[in-house]
Amino acid sequence: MDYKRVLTVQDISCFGQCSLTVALPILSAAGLETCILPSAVLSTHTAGFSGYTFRDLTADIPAITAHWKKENIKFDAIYTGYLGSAEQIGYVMDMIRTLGKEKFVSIVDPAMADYGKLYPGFDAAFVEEMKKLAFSADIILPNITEACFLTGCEYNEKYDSSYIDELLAKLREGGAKTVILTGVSYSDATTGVVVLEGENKQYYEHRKIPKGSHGTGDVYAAAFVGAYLRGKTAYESAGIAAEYTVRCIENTIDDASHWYGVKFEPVLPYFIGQLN
Ligand code: PXL
Repeated sequence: MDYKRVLTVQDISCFGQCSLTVALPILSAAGLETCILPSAVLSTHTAGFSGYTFRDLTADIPAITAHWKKENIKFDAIYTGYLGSAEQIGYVMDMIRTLGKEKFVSIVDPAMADYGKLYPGFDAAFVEEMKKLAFSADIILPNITEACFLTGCEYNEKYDSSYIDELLAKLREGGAKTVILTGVSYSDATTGVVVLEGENKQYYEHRKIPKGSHGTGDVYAAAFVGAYLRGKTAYESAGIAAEYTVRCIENTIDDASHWYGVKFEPVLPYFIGQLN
C-alpha cells in the first residue's frame, strides 16, 4: 500500500474531542504517517466551556519549520484546521510553499466560524489572513458560515440552491480550486455536502440528525483527508466522511452528558472498512 506522510496543523484542545485529538487518530486509522504541529494548546475547546486556557504557539513555529527544513523533512500533504493567530497563518503558508514533496496537496479547513458567527477570539484580521490561505489551497472544506466570511456573502439560515451556487461562484472568483462545502441542507430530513471541482458540481446527500454536535466539522475534515490521501476521489471521500460522521453522531446522541464532542473512536473500524 502507498504510505503517505501528512502534516496536520491545528490546536490541541486537551479535553473536548476536536481538532488534533480527533485528526491524529482518524488519519492514523486511515493508514497515513501523521505528523502534527499544534497551533495552540487549550484546556478545552471554546464551544460551550468557559474559563478555558489558551496558549498560542505561533512563536514556536519558525524554529520548528527551520528544523524540518534542515532535516529535509517533506510531506505528501499539509492539512490545516483551527489556527492560533493571524500571524501564524503566514507561517503556515510558508510551510505549504516549502515543505511539500514534488507531488503535494494542501487542504485547508478554515475552521473559524459556525452558525453565522466567528468562534471566540477570531476577528476581521484573522479572516483576511485565512482568505489568503484558503484561496491558495488545493482543497478547502468550509461550512456555509465560513464560506460567507471568505467571500463577504451575507449569512442566511434559510436558503435555496441559487444561494449556494452564488456562494460557490464567489469562492471560485476568490481563487478556490476544489471546494467541499459542508452542511448544505435542502430538506428537514437530509443534509449534505457540495463537491465543486472546477466547473463540476456534485451533491452528496445523507440523513440529517436533528441536533448539532461539537467537533463534527473536525471529524468530517479528518475523515475526508484520510480517504482522499488513500486514493479516493474528492466526491468518494466526501461521501465516506459524511457516512462516518453521521454514524459518530448516532453513536453519541443518546448520551446527554457527552454534549462536547462525538464518540468517534468506536466507529473507526467502520471508517477503515470503507477505505479498503
Ligand atoms: O471544532 C473546531 C474547533 C477547534 N478548536 C477549538 C475550538 C473549535 C470550535 O469551537 O474551539 C479550540
